[in-house]
Amino acid sequence: MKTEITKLLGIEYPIIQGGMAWVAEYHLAAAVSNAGGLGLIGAASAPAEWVREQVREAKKLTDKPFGVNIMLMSPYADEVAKVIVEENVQVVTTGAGSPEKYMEMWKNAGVKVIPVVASVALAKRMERCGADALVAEGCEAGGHIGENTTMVLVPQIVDAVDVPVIAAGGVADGRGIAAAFMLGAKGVQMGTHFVVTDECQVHENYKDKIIKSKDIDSRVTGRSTGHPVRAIRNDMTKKYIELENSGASFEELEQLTLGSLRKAVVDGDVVNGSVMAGQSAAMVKEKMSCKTLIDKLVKETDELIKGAGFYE
Ligand code: TUI
Repeated sequence: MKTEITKLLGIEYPIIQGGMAWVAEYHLAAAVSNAGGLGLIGAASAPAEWVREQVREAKKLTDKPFGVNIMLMSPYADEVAKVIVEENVQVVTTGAGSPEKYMEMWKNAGVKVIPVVASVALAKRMERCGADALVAEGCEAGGHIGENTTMVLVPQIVDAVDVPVIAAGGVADGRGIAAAFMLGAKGVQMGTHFVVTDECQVHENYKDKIIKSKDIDSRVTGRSTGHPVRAIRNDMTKKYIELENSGASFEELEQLTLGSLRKAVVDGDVVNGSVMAGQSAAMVKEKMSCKTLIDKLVKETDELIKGAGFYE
């Protein structure tokens, strides 16, 4: 499955694993890369030395390309940006902001830079300052999201830039990948389905919550604070949305979410913790290895559109 993205990154399939906070650590990233996709380590709000260690551990498990996702709201973003260069990381993706100030340093070091964007304006800005490709992430995605759906965001960004575009948000099977190609994308990024893979180290309760969730179980908290976050509904989202509707302060709301993702991922508290996942959680029915998942995705996509000119 060769596209501009596989050629740019030196990978077999244009399938990228999302750099999910607390979830995307080196076991998962290495397994995805070994299966022919691009694995990512999610730096989230972790200190730079944690990221350095993760990169070194991933290199012990794979000789294939992998990357690091930097969450730009992190207090450690500046230091993590330097670790990328120091540890010779081949690919960096960014989220929750603009990575403009790091671009020159990364480009000079030969790092491939792929900002995750949720708007046409940021996509254009990122192309101007040297992005090698872009992830266009629709609001079906889990975690911190923008306003537009994948269906409308991807074609607009494809029309607005010349660099290859990777579609994210709502993709969980070969139908989603085929659709992404038809919207003009040259690859996909998937998060939620990779959470339930054997190599993903999250608590089993987190995986079970995804497997059991249905179409109506997805919620967005934090629209009123300007930090919309998608997660699977539970006591936490219910309380949050009630507080939000009653006009609670930013501080009060922050208090409720502080450490809530860790609570779900590490402690397995899927009642009071934040179970971030995309709307595609409802389409995820089965746990499997990263290799089985990627092989299945490629087979499903081939059955729909192989030979139609979207990839070689
Ligand atoms: O970043 C993500 N998804 C994330 S980050 C994250 S960690 C977190 N945890 C709790 C609260 C908040 C974050 C969990 N999920 N996806 C990429 C993404 N980037 N989605 C939306 C954006 C975005 C939003 C606004 C990018 C840029 C932006 O504005 C920047 C500008 O300067 O215009």
